[in-house]
Amino acid sequence: MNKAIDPSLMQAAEATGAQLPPMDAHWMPFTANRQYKQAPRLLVRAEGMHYWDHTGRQVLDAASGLWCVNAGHGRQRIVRAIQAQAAELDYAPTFQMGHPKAFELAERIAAIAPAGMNRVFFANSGSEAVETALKMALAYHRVRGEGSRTRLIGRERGYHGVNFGGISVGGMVGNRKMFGPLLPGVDHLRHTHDPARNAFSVGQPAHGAELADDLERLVALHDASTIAAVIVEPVAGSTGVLVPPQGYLQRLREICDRHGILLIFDEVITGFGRTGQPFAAQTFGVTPDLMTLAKGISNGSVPMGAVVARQAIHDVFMTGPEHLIEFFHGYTYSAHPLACAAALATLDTYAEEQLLTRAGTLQTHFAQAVHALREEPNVIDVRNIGLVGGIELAPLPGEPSKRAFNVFLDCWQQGLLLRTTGDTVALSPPLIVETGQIDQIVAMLRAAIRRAA
Ligand code: PXG
Ligand code: PLP
Repeated sequence: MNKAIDPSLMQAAEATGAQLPPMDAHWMPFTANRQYKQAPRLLVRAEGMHYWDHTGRQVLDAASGLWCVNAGHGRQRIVRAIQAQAAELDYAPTFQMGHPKAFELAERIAAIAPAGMNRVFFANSGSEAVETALKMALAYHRVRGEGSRTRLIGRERGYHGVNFGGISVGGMVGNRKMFGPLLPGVDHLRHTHDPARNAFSVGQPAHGAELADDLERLVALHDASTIAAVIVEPVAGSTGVLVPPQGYLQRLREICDRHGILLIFDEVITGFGRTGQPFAAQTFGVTPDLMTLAKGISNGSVPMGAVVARQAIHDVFMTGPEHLIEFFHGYTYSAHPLACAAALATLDTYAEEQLLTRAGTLQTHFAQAVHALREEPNVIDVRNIGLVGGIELAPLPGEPSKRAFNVFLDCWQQGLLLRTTGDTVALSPPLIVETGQIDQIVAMLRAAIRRAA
């Protein structure tokens, strides 16, 4: 048994016959390791809307795991597809080789993507999808003979994964400050969070379309001929759910078009139904040039990411000698057979249960439920779109993020899993959630917010 574990918790677990594994060796990602190992929260089983912990407690999942289990847990069609694929073809290289499900999956994704976005490049995570998209954008301009376009523009408070390109264009200081100068030639748009004008907006805030003009400022500073691409999350997730102001994404699209700059939507969270359409591009009526996907692509079951490109971008690469590799990029596990099988079964499940538009059906109920929390102590903003909600709390004096983390721990004790980031509580339940469960989630959260006052 591990010496670091809180003895009282150990006793509680042992009373139920649960075993805790030794915990020293696993250096956990994005975790306060020492605190966690004092009082571990272990998930051992999942089905539908629920997890079970190692003591046998049932936990309602209001986070879709980490924004990825959009069809709910333990879906049998996906389980069987993975099992069958593992038995039939465990691994196949996709460099100068292929396997049928990779092609089938690309067609299926193209079929639900915005019109004209129909070329799909596979990676294994959102972070890898982002690196892939940034490299595609740079190479695209170079192949076209505009190799001076090397600059990448991100946005303050953006999250684009944790690899060097992604943290360079990303705008979350904690993810950047420890890692040196990052990529050169990167700049950032201002973020769109404006609580003075937009607090408690239901759906898209009314104010802030003009923040997109910040791109004109960067064009004036650097010149368009040096800028390859702009990358933004249509709805910023990790930073605490920032919904784009009305007209903002349209304006960004117009400015990009005016200056020949590619627009990349990072749809790792917003993709696969979170905002009420298959992709946020469709919800907001703005088509990017490249789109990054992960998470819900395989319902979280097997790691997978992807970049979807407009055909015109892909076609620019297909101009050199036919025997030469067009894009020097790829991962050993790009289009891994297990991931492809899982993703195909995931898309079947989404289609059969109409999950990719279910957030639109539920969003009125969801919005009413989460906005009712504005009456609770220390709630300073509520934001929502589709089936994602952000409830921002006033920080404890001198202890940022602690109040929200206390709410997280309280909810866990009550049997509810949610995410917190800074002092914002993020809700993103699986798209199979029922209205009664939305009410249950909000009731538990309300009780925790009151206790955190
Ligand atoms: N882009 C976006 C927009 C994301 O939200 C990534 C890229 C990276 O994906 P991978 O698969 O490499 O993690 C993400 C991931 C949270 C949280 O609740 C959000 C993410 C991951 C982990 C936690 O803040 N988003
Ligand atoms: N490092 C070494 C030494 C490798 O040989 C490879 C792939 O062949 C990688 C890293 C990259 O691994 P992956 O393709 O899984 O991203």
